[in-house]
Amino acid sequence: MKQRRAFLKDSLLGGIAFIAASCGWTSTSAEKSQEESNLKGNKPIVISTWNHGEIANKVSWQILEKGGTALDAVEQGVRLVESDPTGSSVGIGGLPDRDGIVTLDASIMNHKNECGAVAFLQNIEHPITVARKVMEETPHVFLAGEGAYKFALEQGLKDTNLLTEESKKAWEKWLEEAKYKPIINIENHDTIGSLALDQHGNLAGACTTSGLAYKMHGRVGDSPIIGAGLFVDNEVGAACATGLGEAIIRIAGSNIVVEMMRNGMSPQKACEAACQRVIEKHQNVSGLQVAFIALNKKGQYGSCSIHPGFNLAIHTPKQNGIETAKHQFI
Ligand code: SD4
Repeated sequence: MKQRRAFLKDSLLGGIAFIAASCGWTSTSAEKSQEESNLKGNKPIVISTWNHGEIANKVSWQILEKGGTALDAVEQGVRLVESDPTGSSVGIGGLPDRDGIVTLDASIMNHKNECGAVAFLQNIEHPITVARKVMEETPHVFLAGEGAYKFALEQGLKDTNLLTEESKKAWEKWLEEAKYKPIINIENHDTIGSLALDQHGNLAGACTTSGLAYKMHGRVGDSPIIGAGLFVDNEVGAACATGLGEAIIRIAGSNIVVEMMRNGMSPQKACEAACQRVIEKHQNVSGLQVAFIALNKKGQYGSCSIHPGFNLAIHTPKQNGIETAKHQFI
């Protein structure tokens, strides 16, 4: 967490980030800059969740600006975060489940409504690439557990220990009390979700996570579930989610955002509406964080979380930095 804070601070000092907190329904400078750039639309564009979205976007942008595909851009961008041992919610260094085992969920979707996903995958550094291989090399959409692992090896991915010393120590400390209580905006919510629109006008999305820290062994979240953690419809737009997966699955969150956009909402309003739906469907959201990011066919984007503290990274021809999302519940 310290490292993420330090990263954010460095980004600010380096002048590459612009952060403006937005609160409730008032219009802030972040919203105004979003509205202005959204008026024109953006192409190409990549947007990604959380601070580590910025390093993912950097890789994606190198692909997009050369005319590469949105699909390659999102896959390659999130792979970098999967390999980063300091990220405690994705790939290597991801915090384990309550049995001390790191299990991974990921999904990917292209502009042809083709998609691939893996869940409960162990010992593979790049679940997003396995998800892509499921999409491209099998007649299926979703592989889980041992079958997904075997398939990954067959596809040339290597068995890799994902539990770092730091994550192991954190888990051992957690075991002392073994209380499962997700903490908003801290250790439990750092899934990387990435959405891109390429120069050819095609959308794609990727989402990858080690899920909630200290979850029950076998638990699968929203991230690999098409329509919950991720959804792309090339005629309309794309959305992905982060936060408490159970709440996102209950409302088919990313699908809702895309359907709202289909019905004419801006990406911003669609993310707000999806957060509102989570709030309406849960009696008490005081301990529940969920956030959405969305991108439409014109390259307009939006984001919203239930509680403060969610941010996203945006890279367009004119803009490169981090924004704090609007939140809906205080
Ligand atoms: C999950 N949605 O497994 C994921 C967790 C997450 O940022 O988003 N972390 O429920």
